[in-house]
Amino acid sequence: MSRIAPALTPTLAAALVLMCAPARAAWDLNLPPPVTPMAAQILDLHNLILWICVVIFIGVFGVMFYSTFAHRKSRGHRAAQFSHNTRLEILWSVIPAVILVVMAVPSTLTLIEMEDTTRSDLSVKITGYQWFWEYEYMDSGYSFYSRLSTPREQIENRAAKGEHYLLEVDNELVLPVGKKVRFVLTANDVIHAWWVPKLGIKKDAIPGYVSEMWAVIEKEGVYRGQCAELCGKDHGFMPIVVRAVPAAEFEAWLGERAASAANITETVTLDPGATVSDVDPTVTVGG
Ligand SMILES: [Cu+2]
Repeated sequence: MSRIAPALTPTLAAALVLMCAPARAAWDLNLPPPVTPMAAQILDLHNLILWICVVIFIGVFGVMFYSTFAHRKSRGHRAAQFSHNTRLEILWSVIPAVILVVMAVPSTLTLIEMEDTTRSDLSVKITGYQWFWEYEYMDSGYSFYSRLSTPREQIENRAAKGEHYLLEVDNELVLPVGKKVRFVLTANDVIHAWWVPKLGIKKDAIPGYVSEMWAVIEKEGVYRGQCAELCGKDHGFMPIVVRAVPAAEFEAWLGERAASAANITETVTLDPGATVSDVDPTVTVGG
């Protein structure tokens, strides 16, 4: 076996590379393009820290490789025999400290801004459940559930997988472009996490605890995300879809949906035999 193993390794590696072709098709080098100023700032911060790390990496490994090559024993190099060089010790304490401060300043400023949910235009309460999300527009009280809409056949490999496989929902969270949206986040059972990469927001939804985050979406579009906290067997089946539309369109949509929800409440109250699903299965009552 030990003699066969080395020969098998490249074959196995090649087979693995070929097998994961679909994964490589979705392979991107950079983070997803940001659509909020905050996400752009986070990306800039990431790039700054990355380049600082690259410079340090090249510097440290450059000196190390140069030293081992140029000062090798076969060349007759003799090691210097000094220890406790005060100047050197001060230098290698001060330089890293300065680098850390240079990294800490923009990081802290970004963090402070990320946590500033004041002066928001509207608030949306997000509640995580096993395994779907509930969204409530807190100003109007209108709320609905948002569940995975990928057909069962695709999940069980009985049908070809769609473009947004496991990243599609029945009811999207509609939000206005150019408005500061404050999200109030909690969970009803276990810890979930609401994460939409292009919006640059990700936070744990914790039962019995309310956390906040915010976003100003600058571009119209559909932004997809997922639960990012292992929350049980269907953790991978509770995606997030945000649709950003112009403010006027959002107001019209919300007005219409809130009115129809109020209507349902009335219908159900008037006719005790009627159920919510008789009227509109996508809308929840009250809120
Ligand atoms: Cu979850």
